[in-house]
This record gives sequence, structure tokens and C-alpha cells, in this order.
Amino acid sequence: MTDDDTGAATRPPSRREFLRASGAMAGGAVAGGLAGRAAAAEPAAPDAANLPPNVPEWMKAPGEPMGNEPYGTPSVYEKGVVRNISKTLKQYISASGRTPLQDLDGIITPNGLFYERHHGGVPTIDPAQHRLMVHGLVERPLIFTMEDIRRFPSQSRIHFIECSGNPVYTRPYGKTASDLVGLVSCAEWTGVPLKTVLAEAGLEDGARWVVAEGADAAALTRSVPIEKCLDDAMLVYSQNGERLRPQQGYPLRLLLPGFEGNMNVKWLRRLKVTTEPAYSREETSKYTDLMPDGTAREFTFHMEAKSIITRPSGGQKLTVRGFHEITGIAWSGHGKIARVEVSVDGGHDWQTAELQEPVLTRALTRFRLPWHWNGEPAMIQSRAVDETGYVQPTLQELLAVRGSNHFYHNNAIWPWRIDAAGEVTNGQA
Ligand SMILES: Nc1nc2c(c(=O)[nH]1)N[C@H]1C(S)=C(S)[C@@H](COP(=O)(O)O)O[C@H]1N2
Ligand SMILES: [Mo]
Repeated sequence: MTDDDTGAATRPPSRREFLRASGAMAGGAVAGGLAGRAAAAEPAAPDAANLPPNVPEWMKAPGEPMGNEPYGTPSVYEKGVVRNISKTLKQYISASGRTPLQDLDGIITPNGLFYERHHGGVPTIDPAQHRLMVHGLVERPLIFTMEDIRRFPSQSRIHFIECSGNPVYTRPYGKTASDLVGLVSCAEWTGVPLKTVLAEAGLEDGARWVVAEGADAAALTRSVPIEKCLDDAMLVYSQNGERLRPQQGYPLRLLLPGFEGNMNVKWLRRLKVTTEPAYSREETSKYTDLMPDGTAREFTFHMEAKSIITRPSGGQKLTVRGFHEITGIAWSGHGKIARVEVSVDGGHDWQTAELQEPVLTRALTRFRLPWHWNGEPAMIQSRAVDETGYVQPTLQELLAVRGSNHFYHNNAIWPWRIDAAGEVTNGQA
């Protein structure tokens, strides 16, 4: 590939020689300098003594002995890759921390970077003292220990969880992908299908809802339709192979794939089978959608199809012209992602991105598009289409339907602006 500056910004790159551009062979295509990265963690400029053809310093003596760190942590050079803690929810008891989406690859969120959102702090629960009570319209009310729960036949499944305030319509939208939509993460969850546990208790006639309660100080309570409980709902105790993190609901959580984050009750202690929903705080005062005509929609269960480009994205910088891979994540609460389209010209033309296999239902899906940046300003954005045919809308389309009172469920397309210096910023700001 040559870089003659005459190619259109949309010119597809050649299949070979990805890095030969503007005489810049070495160095990352996207420079660090991410907003929020700790300066101390930035790699220093390379010392020539460590570069080829010399033998680097770290080959000349043995490294750290094993056992110094029985539970591993990332390289010291990755110290800046951390959750982005909300400044608008400063109080300790109601808080959120966002996943640094722009720093991650693939679809799995490492446990230490999983987004967190809690309404009453993070309880420290001794699993030996934790119980799950199943009662209400059941033939046999039951109380389970964690050991009982782990005796049931288990399942592992990869699913995302997303907060419905990701981002809310009313707040400033921020600089990075994390600021904008960092309240989504994806993990491999292990646990027992909820239907197995409900069958153990035996449902009675009139069982239409299951009211789930958390054992935190918020006693967060949500009502789940029985159809979901008998479909893919799970009681999970593990996350990416190890037990749930306290922030994710240790020792037991309700997982409702594709449903709004708030319904995935953490620190789960009680399931009451009922005929009517509970109409709890979280389904009346909060988590309802106020429409322009003044009515409020209740029970917006599904998270609609959405996507975001994570590289290049806000706060990053393109330091060389030539080949760049555009990559990001897409997801839908209604099932699989069918297609992701990417525009590099402000939404005029759209190209179909490649999806990383396997494409899983209600899981993050990684997309990629090879791109040649010719050094001119560009506006890049992605739009997801799910298997129901639903197409991710623009912010303008959403606001036209929902009006300015809307708060939750913003799944708008998010453009990034790239200026001639390669700086990437929020395209809506
Ligand atoms: N018991 C309980 N469950 C809860 C919450 C809570 O505060 N208490 N927060 C909810 C909200 S609003 C969201 S978005 C998700 C966040 O899950 P995470 O912290 O594992 O990312 O959990 C939900 N489940
Ligand atoms: Mo949430």
C-alpha cells in the first residue's frame, strides 16, 4: 500500500503491506493518550539499548520469581486500563463504574473491568450464610443454600448485561466510548436455569410473574414475566470461570439475557411467584419511559440493538496515515446481531463490517472493517441490525419519537469525528 494522499477517505486498503505508510513503520496505529489513563502507566520512550539488534535488558537476568502474585494482575504498563467511576453519582451508596470499552479486544469483559451499578453499596456476603427463598404460588416453598444451588445441573452461557441508562439522554455525553456506553459488559456466566429451580418448587395455577429481591441495603426488587423465567433466565454463581465478583452479585445473581440491566437482580435472596407484578420502586418511580404525550411506558424489558466503534474512538489519536482497522462491538437484547454497517463519510455510504465468529445470541459481537485513512477529516460510525431486522436508529430519529422527557433506553448510533491531526472526538458534541 502506498500513501499518496490521493485516495478517497473511503478507499479500501490493499490486502498486503498494512503498515507501510508515510515512512512510519513502527508505533501503534492508534496512539495511547486516552483520556483518563494514568500518566505513570504510559510506556516510556524506548531505550535504544533494548531495541534490535541488541539483547534487551529483561533477557539478561531472571524475571520475578513465581508465587509473588498468587492471584494475577495485569502488566504495570496497563495500570491505566481501569473502570471509569461516575462523577455524577458521587455518593458511595448509589454509584456506577464504566467498562473501558476503548481499551478492550474481543467480546469478554475481564471481571475486574465489568461495569458496576449499585443502589445501596456492595454488600459483603458470606456464602455459608446466604439463602435463596422460593415461595408464593408454588407447591413446595423452598429455601436453598449455595451448596444446594450448586448441586443442580449447571450451564455456561455468554451474555451481555447493559444498564438502560447507557447513556441517559439528559447528561453530557462525554469524550470516550467508556463515557458514552461503558455501562455494558459481557461475560461467560455459569449457574442453573431458573426453570429447573422453579420446577423443583412446582408452579401453581395463576403463576404469571416472579418477583426477585436482592440482599443489598437497597433490597432491589423487580418483577419478571413467567415466560422469561421458563425460557433462558438463569441463577448464576460464576463469571468467566471464577465465582461472581462482589460487585456483580456474589454469591448469587439473577441473569435475564437481553433484559435491562436493572432486572438482573444481584445478591439474589428471594423469588416470590405471583399473579401480578410488584410495581416496586424500580418499576414505577424509576425505569419507566416518559413519552411526549405525558404517558409513561412501564416494563421496557428488552435492550434494543446497538453498536459503537471502540477503535478509533474518542480520546484516541491516529498518528499515521494509511491502514487502520475500524473495530467495535454490537449487541441486541432480541437475539443475534445479523449485520453491522460502518460509514466513514458522515453517514452517506455504509459498508458491511466483518463479524467475528461465533456470533452468539444476546452477547457482544465484535465487528471489524479495514480502512485507509488519507489524513483528511472524517466522521466514522457504526449501525447494528439484529436478527429481527431492527436497525439501530440515529439520535435524531430516537428523539423525534420519544421527545425530550425520555431518560432510559438510548441506543442511538454514535459518530466519532477525526480531524486532520488524527484526533478523535465525540461526533455529537
Ligand atoms: N440487588 C441489586 N441488584 C441490582 C442492582 C442493585 O443496586 N442491587 N443494580 C441493578 C442495575 S441498575 C444494573 S444496571 C445492574 C448492574 O450490574 P453490574 O453491577 O454487575 O454491572 O444490576 C442491577 N441489579
Ligand atoms: Mo442500571
